[in-house]
Amino acid sequence: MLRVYGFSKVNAFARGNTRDLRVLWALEEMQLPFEIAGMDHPAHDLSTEAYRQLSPFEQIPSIDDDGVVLSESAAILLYLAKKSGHLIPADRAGEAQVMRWCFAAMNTVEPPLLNLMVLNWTSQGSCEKHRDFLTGWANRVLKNLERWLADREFVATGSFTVADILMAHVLSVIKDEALIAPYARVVSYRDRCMERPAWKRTIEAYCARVVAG
Ligand SMILES: N[C@@H](CCC(=O)N[C@@H](CS)C(=O)NCC(=O)O)C(=O)O
Repeated sequence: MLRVYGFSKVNAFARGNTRDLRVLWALEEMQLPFEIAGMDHPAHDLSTEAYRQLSPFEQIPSIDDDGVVLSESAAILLYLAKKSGHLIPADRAGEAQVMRWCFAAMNTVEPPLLNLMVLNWTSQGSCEKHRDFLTGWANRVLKNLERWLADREFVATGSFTVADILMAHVLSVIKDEALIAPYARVVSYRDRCMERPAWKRTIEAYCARVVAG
């Protein structure tokens, strides 16, 4: 049985935004059976030798699929898509586009957004120079994504794929709507993805199960 390691308890700020949601959303879309191993972050469940065997950086998510052990949300989603034949095209060219946009979500779009979020958590004083730099970086990425989405419903192919789960989830960390509002196509793309019934079921089940602490 596929076992997904996700949070059972996590700090209140992170609850509802954690990356195990990407895996849970994909599994809900694919309708694959799985069990959850709930991990208590404040109790240091991730910082054990046993868990490091699954996830070398002591992070969520990871999976153990009858001995296939993976961490890294993008790697897990690509594995599940290939395994199930869902949310990825069967042809090599289509698959390559999905891989390209999974990497773009993780390596190009997530870094400035995540850095801005971390600055907001940790900054003391104005940090204006740092904030201006990160805001400029985020805007450059969002502007180019806006251009890419001009005639596209989904980011990698004509249909919803695992790349959209990653990209929409990355965009959903933007809590400052003023940052994303100028990019109307990015906003409607994010909303189109997050309005999917599978996402709604996923976040509802997560909120019922995962405790803040
Ligand atoms: N690149 C990893 C990042 C995973 C990650 O940052 N996970 C966070 C939760 S969303 C985590 O486990 N943080 C706990 C910690 O680092 O102590 C992925 O995409 O899976």
